[in-house]
Amino acid sequence: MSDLIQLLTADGVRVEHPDVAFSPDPSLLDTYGDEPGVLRALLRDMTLVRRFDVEATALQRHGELGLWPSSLGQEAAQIGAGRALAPGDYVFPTYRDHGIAWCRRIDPVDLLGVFRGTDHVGWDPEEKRYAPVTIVIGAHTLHAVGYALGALHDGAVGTGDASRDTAVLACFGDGATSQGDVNEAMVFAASYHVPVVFFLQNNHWAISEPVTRQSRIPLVQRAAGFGFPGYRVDGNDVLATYAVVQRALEHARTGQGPVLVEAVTYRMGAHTTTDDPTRYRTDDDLEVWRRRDPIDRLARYLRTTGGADDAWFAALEAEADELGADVRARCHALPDPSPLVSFDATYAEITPTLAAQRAEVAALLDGTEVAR
Ligand SMILES: Cc1ncc(C[n+]2csc(CCOP(=O)(O)OP(=O)(O)O)c2C)c(N)n1
Repeated sequence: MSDLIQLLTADGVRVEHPDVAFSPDPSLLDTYGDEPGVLRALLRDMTLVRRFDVEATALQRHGELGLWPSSLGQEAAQIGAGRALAPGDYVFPTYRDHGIAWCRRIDPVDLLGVFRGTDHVGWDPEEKRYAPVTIVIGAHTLHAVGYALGALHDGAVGTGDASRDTAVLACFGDGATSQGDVNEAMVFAASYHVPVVFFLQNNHWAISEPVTRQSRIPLVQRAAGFGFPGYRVDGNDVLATYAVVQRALEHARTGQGPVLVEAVTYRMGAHTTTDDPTRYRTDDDLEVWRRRDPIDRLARYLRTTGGADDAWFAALEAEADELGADVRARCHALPDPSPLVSFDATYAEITPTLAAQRAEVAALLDGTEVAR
């Protein structure tokens, strides 16, 4: 299916789709009371993640981070997908998926350590069901398929027991679809019918390469070539993305095999803070996408339908300011790791040679031995 699925227009108007409806999980309705409550929660997520991202970009500019990959503009795709996950699902993310990490309840400051050079991961992947971010493009889609194959062999797919059944979300960008790894992952996933959702955020650029140069056809059509279903969704529409990813995860969890979801969105910022996008894209292009902003459209919908009033928006703004200040302060306070971490966090079991080397480094650090 290459038609774009949309449930909320860029003007903030709800529209119907013949096959897909926004139907929040009962757990979300329990937590947030009713549908407007769920929509406010989605808008809050997107707003806070954007504030975090803007703050992280500023921190890099102040020399506090080595690099930052901004998620500006991709909040609906990421919050829609992240909120559709069940607690037991497992995510294999890229370096840009800050919104999905937020939905996995990862402390945003923990995302900064990797880019500050103080941490390799920052969270317990098993506890959060969120793997370390992968910077090697597409490599983790193979890890995702391997994990999903493991879930299949463990009998954690299609049992009907919601607390046991597992789906895996493999995240990547349009550029990654040009990598061999991603294509191998898709062949393997199709062959072994594994419970993986390939979540492709088509943000139109692989650094300076436009998606139009990477593919002659809409990327979603590749799913048919591998032999599994594909959905193309408006990735700036959080309702549609939630609904489509929810359906795809359910498909995978219930043992019906892999699905590709192409979320059509736009990277509003630079590729990373080392990039200058004015070298390869026009202001006109940016303006078209600015008018499709994912946060503005849901805010407009909630305002016009009475789902949120001025006081609610003011409180959210204050909460975002507070988050920004907190992230700033805690980033500055991130501790420098001990060199011994390289020994303690790399190996499951340390060999006698490594133990001796560790002892030598420890003695150097506490001054009981002088470097030769
Ligand atoms: C295997 C590999 N090749 C090249 C790179 C350099 N590189 C970093 S990001 C990037 C573009 C990725 O584009 P896309 O998959 O669309 O993701 P986006 O950055 O747009 O989210 C490239 C080529 C890399 N990190 N890994």
